[in-house]
Amino acid sequence: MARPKIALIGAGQIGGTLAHLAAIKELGDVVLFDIAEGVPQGKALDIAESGPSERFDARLKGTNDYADIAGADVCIVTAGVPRKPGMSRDDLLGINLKVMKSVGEGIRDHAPDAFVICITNPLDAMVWALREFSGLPHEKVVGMAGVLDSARFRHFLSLEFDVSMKDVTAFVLGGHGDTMVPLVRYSTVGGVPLPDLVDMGWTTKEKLDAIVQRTRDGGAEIVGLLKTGSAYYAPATSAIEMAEAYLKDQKRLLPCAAWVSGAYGLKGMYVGVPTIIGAGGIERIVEIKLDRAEQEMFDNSVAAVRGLVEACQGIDPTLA
Ligand code: A3D
Repeated sequence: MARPKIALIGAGQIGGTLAHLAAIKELGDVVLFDIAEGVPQGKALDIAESGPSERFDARLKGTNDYADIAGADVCIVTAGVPRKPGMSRDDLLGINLKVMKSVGEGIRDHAPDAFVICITNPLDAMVWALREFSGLPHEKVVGMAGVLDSARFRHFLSLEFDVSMKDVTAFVLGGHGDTMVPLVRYSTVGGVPLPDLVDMGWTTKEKLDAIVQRTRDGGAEIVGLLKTGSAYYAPATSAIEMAEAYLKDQKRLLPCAAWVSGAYGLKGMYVGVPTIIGAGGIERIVEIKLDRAEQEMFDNSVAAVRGLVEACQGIDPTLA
C-alpha cells in the first residue's frame, strides 16, 4: 500500500515542526506548501536530511504550487499570521480570512478527499471559513485547539500534583480564546476527579482556579515570552495526534473545534466539543452533561465564537 500523503499548508514555525514530527512518526510522505519562495523547499530538504539519523522512511517536498498537494489524505493548515505581544487572536481575523479563501480553494481543487485540520487563528472562525471556502463535508474539516488547551491544563495539573502527565486527563470545551471552558469536574488524576482531590487535601480550590486561569492564558504566556510569534511545538504535536487518529482509524476521543448541529442545543456552528476521530473524520460529537455554571461558561464561549463568525460574514475576504 502506498504511504499516506500529508499536505502542510503554511511552512512557518508550526508547519516546519509538523513536517518533522510527521516524518519521525512515519505517518506518510509530506508536502510543505507556502507562498514564501524557498522556505518550504529549504525546510523539506533540511528535514529530509535528518532522515538517515532518525532512520525514517518518508519523502518530503517543499512547494509553492497547489498542484503538488493533489490527492493528499490529510491537510493541516497553518497559513496566515500569528499574533505578537499585545494582540488578541481576534485581531488576526481580517488578514487570515483572506488567507483561508485561497487555502480553501486550493484544497477544494486539489485535495477534496482530505481530512483537513485548521490551526490558523482565530481558530473557531477560521475553521468555519475554511469549510465554507473549500466546500468539503463538515465532518472532514476540523479545528485544532481543545487538544492543545487540554494538554496545557494537564501539564499544569501534573506539576501541581507531582504526578505523571500520563495519569492526568483533562477536558477543555468551548472556543479557543479567553472564554474557553476548562472542565474541572471531568478532569481526573488516575480517574479521581479534581473536586475529590481538593477534598482529599491534594490541592485547594484557589490553586485550581489559578491553574484554570493559567490554562486560559496559556497561549498569551508563550507569546509574552517569545515576543516574535506564538507557540509552535505543542500546537504541532496536538494536530499530529488528530492526524494520526484519522490515518490509523484510532477512534480517539479528542476535544476539537467541530461542526455541531443538534448536540448541545446548537443549530450548526464550529465550537470546541469532545469528538471521536477515526477514518470517517469526526465520527461522533460526544455530548456531556454540563451543570448550570459550566453551561453558562459554555454559552458565553459560544456567543463569542458566533460574534467572530458574524464579523467574518461582514468582511469581503478579497478586500480584507
Ligand atoms: P508563521 O511561522 O508566521 O507561519 C505562517 C506561514 O504562513 C508563513 O510561512 C507564511 O509565509 C505562510 N502564509 C501566509 N499566507 C499564506 C498563504 N496565503 N498561503 C500559504 N501560506 C501562507 O506562524 P505559525 O506557524 O507560528 O502560526 C500559524 C498560525 O497558527 C497562526 O495563525 C497562529 O495564530 C496559529 N496558532 C494557533 C494555535 C491554536 O492552538 C489554534 C496555536 C498556535 C498558533
